[in-house]
Parts: sequence; structure tokens; C-alpha cells
Amino acid sequence: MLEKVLDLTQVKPYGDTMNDGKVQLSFTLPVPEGPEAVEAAKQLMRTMGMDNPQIVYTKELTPGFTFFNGYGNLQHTVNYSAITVPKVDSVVMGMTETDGYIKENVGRKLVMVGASTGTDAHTVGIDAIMNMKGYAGRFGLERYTMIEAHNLGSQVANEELIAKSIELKADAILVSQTVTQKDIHIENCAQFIEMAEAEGIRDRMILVCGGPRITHELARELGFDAGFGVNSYATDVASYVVQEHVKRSKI
Ligand code: B12
Repeated sequence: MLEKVLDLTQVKPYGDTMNDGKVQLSFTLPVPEGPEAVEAAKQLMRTMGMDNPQIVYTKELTPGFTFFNGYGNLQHTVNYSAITVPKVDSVVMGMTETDGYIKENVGRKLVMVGASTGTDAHTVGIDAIMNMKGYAGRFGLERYTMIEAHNLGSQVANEELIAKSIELKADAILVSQTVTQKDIHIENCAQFIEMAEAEGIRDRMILVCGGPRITHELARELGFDAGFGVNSYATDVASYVVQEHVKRSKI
């Protein structure tokens, strides 16, 4: 039944019935609250390609600024069947399974060293991946019995992260980047890779980058082995690193 109405070459948002295009959106306009503001919001939604724009909630945030919640039926479609996205090539395993996999296939603890680097002071992302207590119901790498995890914290200089990783004989380095203003992450990550090459660890260690605006594609372009963005967890990165490590050891 579904395939009769669902055309993956012309996908539209789904609200109540297939292809109704129903979208909810919220935004603020720098105009005072009132009927003119509602009309302005509706006109803007039509310009965005929405039929039947409806404003269901307005709130004056501060004099001269109005917040809107609206619904509309989007006219646009997307060709889902033509989309290809580079993805990390590994099977996600749970913590116990990963520990078992390392015991069986590596026979020693894998060393992973992580940090939020450069001027980046955001620690929550790297902590979510590495901290004992974990994040969103998944324990962090420090909890894994077969992973020796070292979290160096934030604002760690690239040379310091690399030196510590060499000292600890790391199998993988985990870089976290949150701030991307003025493409600072590109500059910082490119410098990290240059230094890793100069120190001769580029091919010895698995290099991973993560953060809210990092994609696998971008990380690969920057010279990392893999990249992880929003909604990624310790299980994802642990599974990738251990499987990649085993894959490389067989070459
Ligand atoms: C908390 C916060 C801060 C705190 C940080 C405190 C701390 N100890 O971390 C403080 C107040 C210090 C701060 C400062 C700044 N912040 Co701030 N901050 C945030 C905020 C509100 C939440 C970030 C967060 O903790 N997210 C939760 C974690 C769990 O999510 P995550 O980081 O995405 O991590 C997940 C994934 O990305 C991934 N991941 C992350 N790292 C890694 C690493 C690896 C190896 C892997 C595998 C995965 C991975 O896994 C995690 C779990 O799923 C965001 C806005 C927002 N709502 O996101 C702004 C935000 C990130 N900050 C921003 C900015 C601009 C700044 C400042 C520059 C502001 C200023 N002008 O001073 C400064 C920068 C300071 C600096 N030198 O870095 C901007 C960044 C915009 C951009 N694209 O560059 C944001 C988006 C706010 C905004 N909308 O403008 N910030």
C-alpha cells in the first residue's frame, strides 16, 4: 500500500497523510506583535514554498520582536533515491561486545587519547564520548574494561595531544571540535594532521574527529580516518576504532 503513494524520487514531509508536505517551523521577526506581524509571517512562509500557512502561536519576546509557531504544506520535494552519503564503515556493538571483541582479536587493551583541541573550550562532547558515566544511556570509553581511555580535557594544543599520544603509545587519537566560527576547526584540524604526519604517526594511529558540525565526509577531507557528528556515542566510536584496528593488523 505504502509504495503505491510513496515515490522516493519525490519525497515530501509527512504529517497526517502521505505527501501532505506538512511542516512545523518557528522563527522570530523584528516587528511588533499583531495582525500585521501574523500576515508578514504567513507571506514569508508562502515565499518559502508553503501552501496554507497557519500561525498557531505568537509571543512578543521584547518590544518590537515577535516569535511565531507555524504550520504549512511544503510544495518542494527531494529525490531521496539519488542521495549518497559517505558513512563510517563499521558495525556498532555494545560495550560488553566491544570488550569481548578486543579480548578475542587484539588480546590487550586499546589505548585511546582524546581532547578538545586548539582554542576550543567545549568539553561536553568529548566527555560524552569518554567519561565513565557516559551520555544518553551509553557508558563512555573509560568504562570499557579493554580500553585505556585518556581524556586530556579542553583547549589542548595539537602538539601536546600528539606528544601525549606518542608517550602513551595510543592506538587512536580522538579530537573534538565544537567551535567552527570563521572555519577555525578547518585550520586547527589541518594543522593537527600536518603535525601528525611530521611526527610519523599519521598511519600508525587511528585519527578520529568529532563534533556537532563534523561529518564523516568533512573529517576525511581534512585527513582524518573517520568523523562523527551529532547523535554519535561511545559505542559508535569504540566499534569503529576496534574494527579498524583489527582490519589494519591483518594487512
Ligand atoms: C555549553 C556551551 C558552551 C560552554 C562550554 C562549557 C563546557 N565546559 O563545555 C561555554 C559557555 C564555555 C561556551 C563558550 C563558547 N561558545 Co558555546 N555552546 C555551548 C552549547 C550551549 C552547548 C554545547 C554542548 O555542550 N552540547 C552537548 C554535547 C553533548 O553535544 P556535542 O558537543 O555536539 O557532542 C556530541 C557530538 O557532536 C559528538 N562529539 C563531540 N565531540 C566529539 C569527539 C569525538 C572523538 C567523537 C567521536 C564524537 C564527538 O558526540 C557528542 C555526543 O553525541 C552550544 C549550543 C548548543 N545548544 O549546542 C554553544 C555553541 C557550541 N557555542 C558557541 C560559541 C560561539 C561559543 C563562544 C565562541 C561564545 C563566545 N563568543 O565567547 C565560546 C567559545 C569558547 C571557546 N574558546 O571555545 C556556538 C558555536 C557556533 C559555531 N558553529 O562555531 C554554539 C553552537 C552556540 C551558538 N548557537 O552560537 N559554550
